[in-house]
Amino acid sequence: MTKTPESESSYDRRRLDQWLAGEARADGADRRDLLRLLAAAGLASAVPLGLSAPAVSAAAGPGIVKPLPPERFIIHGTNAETRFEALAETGHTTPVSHFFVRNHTTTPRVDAKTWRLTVWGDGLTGKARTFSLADLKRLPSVTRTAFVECAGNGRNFYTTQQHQPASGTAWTLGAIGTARWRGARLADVLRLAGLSHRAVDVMPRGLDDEYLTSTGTNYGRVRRPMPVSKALDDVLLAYEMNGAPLPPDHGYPVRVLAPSWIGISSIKWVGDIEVSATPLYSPWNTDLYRLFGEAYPAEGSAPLTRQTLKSAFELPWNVTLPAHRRHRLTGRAWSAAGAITRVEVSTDGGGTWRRARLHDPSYRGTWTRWSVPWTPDRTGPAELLSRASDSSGRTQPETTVHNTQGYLFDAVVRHAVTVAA
Ligand SMILES: Nc1nc2c(c(=O)[nH]1)N[C@H]1C(S)=C(S)[C@@H](COP(=O)(O)O)O[C@H]1N2
Ligand SMILES: [Mo]
Repeated sequence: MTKTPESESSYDRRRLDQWLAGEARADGADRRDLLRLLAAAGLASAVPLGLSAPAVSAAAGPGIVKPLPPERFIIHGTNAETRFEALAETGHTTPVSHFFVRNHTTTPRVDAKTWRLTVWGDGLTGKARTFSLADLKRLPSVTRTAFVECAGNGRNFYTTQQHQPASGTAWTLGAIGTARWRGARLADVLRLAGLSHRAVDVMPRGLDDEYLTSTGTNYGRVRRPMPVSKALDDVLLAYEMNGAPLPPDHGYPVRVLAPSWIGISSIKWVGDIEVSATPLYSPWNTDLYRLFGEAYPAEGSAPLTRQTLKSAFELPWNVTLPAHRRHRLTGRAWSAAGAITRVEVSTDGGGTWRRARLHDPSYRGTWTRWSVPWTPDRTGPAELLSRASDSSGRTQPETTVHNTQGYLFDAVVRHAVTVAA
């Protein structure tokens, strides 16, 4: 991020004022505008707007294409959380077979041959431009290891540790995965499309189905604006994950990858990107992905940007461990603000702490594996705690200030185990 916190919040303030004054584009209108614009440019037939179809019709599953064996995944509605203990059998990067899936609806099947990315809007100097997959692959490619983590990762601990319920998917800590992404720079594509100096916002939109809330409101296609500063900084249009084409569930053929930002910024199955000279709004930066609650202003916090700091044990919940044996406790720690500098572990519920060994060189926006030996001598229930610190000077706190939608949980998690004779 190149902006200071002050400029980001005043920028956001201005966007919010425009929104409240009705100056922003209303929900739903943008799609009509797009169609009109594309028709004018003679492009309508090239844009697969109506293309998404449910991936799974017969099976009443979560609408995810890849296998979701119960030893690796916990199903939450249309989403699949990775069991953290299953990561123990993986390396630094998370194979597709273990990578969590967060879908608002179902995985669409997109044909890469007819797929086009349309870049359009009044933040361009000229007409809309379309790009095929081959066009993107002809651009210089960037390979980058980064996690994608849902803003709601850890949400369940607001309830279980802090007794403060929060709405949304009850993720424990497995709504994260780290992969090696390869793709074109969004900055290059925007410049080729004729980015105007007046552009302020960039809004990628997915080709998956429109999202209906539980109360029946149609939020339209999944989309969320980001400031041009982020779009030009380090965002990729990724077409490879861990050295292979993106799998269907993770955005085939192309997804946005916004390193260190909350998962919703990394739009999968991207079909078009609006570039705007005025701030853009979607439900994903107004109702959703802001902090609401007692500690926050009535209109909510600024839209969330970066992820936070966390750590987790690669152990099943309530696992039984034999006493008087040396165990190697392993886990991972990650931060969106800097490198992981230290992980401390407590095996006595937070009374005493020891430093864990770190196993990976650490970078902002990736995770680091860690380990610590433990020989329990007392039988019965125990709580294992891990506490990470990063190079920005932060350490995981004991509690996280509550917000109604349970985003950005970063407190130390008390991992329950049982020591048996
Ligand atoms: N088009 C589209 N993009 C999307 C989503 C979605 O439902 N549709 N979910 C978002 C959310 S909330 C998260 S956390 C990440 C999850 O990425 P993954 O499923 O590849 O793990 O994708 C984001 N991109
Ligand atoms: Mo998410």
